[in-house]
Amino acid sequence: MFITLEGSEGAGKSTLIEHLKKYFLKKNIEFIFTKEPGATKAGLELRKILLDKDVDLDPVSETFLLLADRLEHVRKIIYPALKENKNVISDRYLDSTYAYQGAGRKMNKHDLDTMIKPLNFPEPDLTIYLDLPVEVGLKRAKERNSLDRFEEEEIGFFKRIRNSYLELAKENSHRIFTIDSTYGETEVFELARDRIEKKINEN
Ligand code: Z5A
Repeated sequence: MFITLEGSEGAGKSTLIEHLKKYFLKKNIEFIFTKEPGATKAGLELRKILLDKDVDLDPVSETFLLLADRLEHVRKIIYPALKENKNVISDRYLDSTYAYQGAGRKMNKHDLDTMIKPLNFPEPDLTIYLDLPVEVGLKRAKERNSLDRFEEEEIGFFKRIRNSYLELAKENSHRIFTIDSTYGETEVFELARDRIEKKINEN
């Protein structure tokens, strides 16, 4: 089973992952936890460029770097794991590209599709989207650490991203499950855990 986690800055994906790791370890259910960008050796190098505040990237170049990272990720980690019937949870995946590069960077959807579709990336079985008002997410991210190249963007960038995620959730209600991330950590974890377990039982 292939699960992805999505959300804007400070939405709580890393926090949720820590809870899920502990829970599934205790239950003896094997999950491979992975993330984008930067899950592979090449991906780590690409991640450094992508997050570097001193690197000015054209949105198309940024998208190509993210897709190169994803191709490495899918071919070297996700596909091999799924072939062995292992469960995979990825912190960010395809929806991030439509939200950040499509809405955030204002790239045309048709152009993005032309770049992405030929790569035949697998569709997740389930996507948990952590939804949070932009101001709350940015406050959390700022309190946590220094800002990277994306986090330094103006507020309109993040508002477009949130709206895009909400649209994606509507269009893909068969796989995207939205959680209000203003809830406490435990509540967010319990909602995600219940949805994942439901999906496991359906399969
Ligand atoms: N990117 C892209 O543009 N296009 C793409 O296709 C892909 C990625 C795949 C990767 O950043 C960047 O790449 C990302 C988009 C871009 N943009 N940025 N920046 P990253 O991997 O470094 O980080 P991130 O994915 O954006 O996640 P994050 O900023 O680290 O946030 P998070 O993992 O969702 O949040 P967190 O660290 O769990 O929580 C943030 C703080 O809030 C922390 O202090 C927690 O203790 C607190 N928290 C968490 N949950 C709660 C709740 N429920 N209540 C209260 N406080 C909470």
